[in-house]
Amino acid sequence: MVVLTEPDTDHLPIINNSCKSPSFFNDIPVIDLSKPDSKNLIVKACEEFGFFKVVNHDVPMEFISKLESEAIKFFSSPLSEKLKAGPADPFGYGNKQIGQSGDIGWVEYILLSTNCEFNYQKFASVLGVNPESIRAAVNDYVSAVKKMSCEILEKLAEGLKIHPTNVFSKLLKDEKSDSVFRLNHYPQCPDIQEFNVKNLIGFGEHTDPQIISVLRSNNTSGLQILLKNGNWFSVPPDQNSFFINVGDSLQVMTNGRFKSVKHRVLTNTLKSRLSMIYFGGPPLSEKIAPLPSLMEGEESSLYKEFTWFEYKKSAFKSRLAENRLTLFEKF
Ligand code: GA4
Repeated sequence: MVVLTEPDTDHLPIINNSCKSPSFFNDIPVIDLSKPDSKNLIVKACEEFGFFKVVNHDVPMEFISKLESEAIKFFSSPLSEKLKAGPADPFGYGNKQIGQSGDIGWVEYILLSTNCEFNYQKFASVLGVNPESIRAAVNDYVSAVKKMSCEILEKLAEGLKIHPTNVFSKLLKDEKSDSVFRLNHYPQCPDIQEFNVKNLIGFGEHTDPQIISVLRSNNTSGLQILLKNGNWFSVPPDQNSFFINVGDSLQVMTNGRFKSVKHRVLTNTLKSRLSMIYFGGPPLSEKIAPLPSLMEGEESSLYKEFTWFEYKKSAFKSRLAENRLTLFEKF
């Protein structure tokens, strides 16, 4: 007999049951990176949605599968073992608690910095997890995804007719680039119908503070984006492609021409979801301001001057769902 244990949902956010389930968003712009017109399509997608899907990328499938299997090994370990690789303060293993301001979700994760040396020995005590092989898998994956992100950002600059075309990509390539990598595991939410709990939040609605975010997930749905018309749409999963988000910093650098997209993840009642996300950020000392070449005529900046350090400091104190840019708007 299968004994059902009620999921401990007491403190977790739940979406109103009376809401109609969001429909699948089947018109997501799909960018084929091998096509010459991709630069213009990227600009269009960033303007319309702040979100798009990338196919024909050069990230080796082997890197993706290797990292996925390392992640599965890690997340399948007993909780007591995983907790030894935590807390995520800010880097390490985290469980249900997101950030430092009290947000929670039905998720466990590993958060890593891509430039400062992460202490992989944190994983050494976890059964079946070899810190060296998880380190190698993260490094291979992150290097390949960073290369693709730079290619996308260069095409973006070309599409915007900005010279030189490395204005954005040089920030990610900088050895002091403050980029982050996260592995999220959303366990299948057991028999949720049974307990009359629907649409439990895996990761609450938010925008990403960085320049660009690159997400790859297994074939489990859950990701939703908020469109300009105010409706949430589910993103059909595609394990062979990448999904790209415009982050807050890119919104500022384009003086609001691109909008960072609000997104969230709902738990899945049938399957667990595993996602890997690279957040490409600038060096801490970098000034985040609209690019002069993008300002038309008398157009003035919508934002006060600030560095990535200042923005990040303020963002990390905020609640997940907050509009973090409001504090930095001029008007
Ligand atoms: C959202 C994007 C990245 O996952 C992240 C998140 C960070 C965290 O998990 O610690 C934050 C969130 C993210 C924005 C607001 C603050 C900070 C949780 C949170 C409540 C790693 C990031 O850079 O910002």
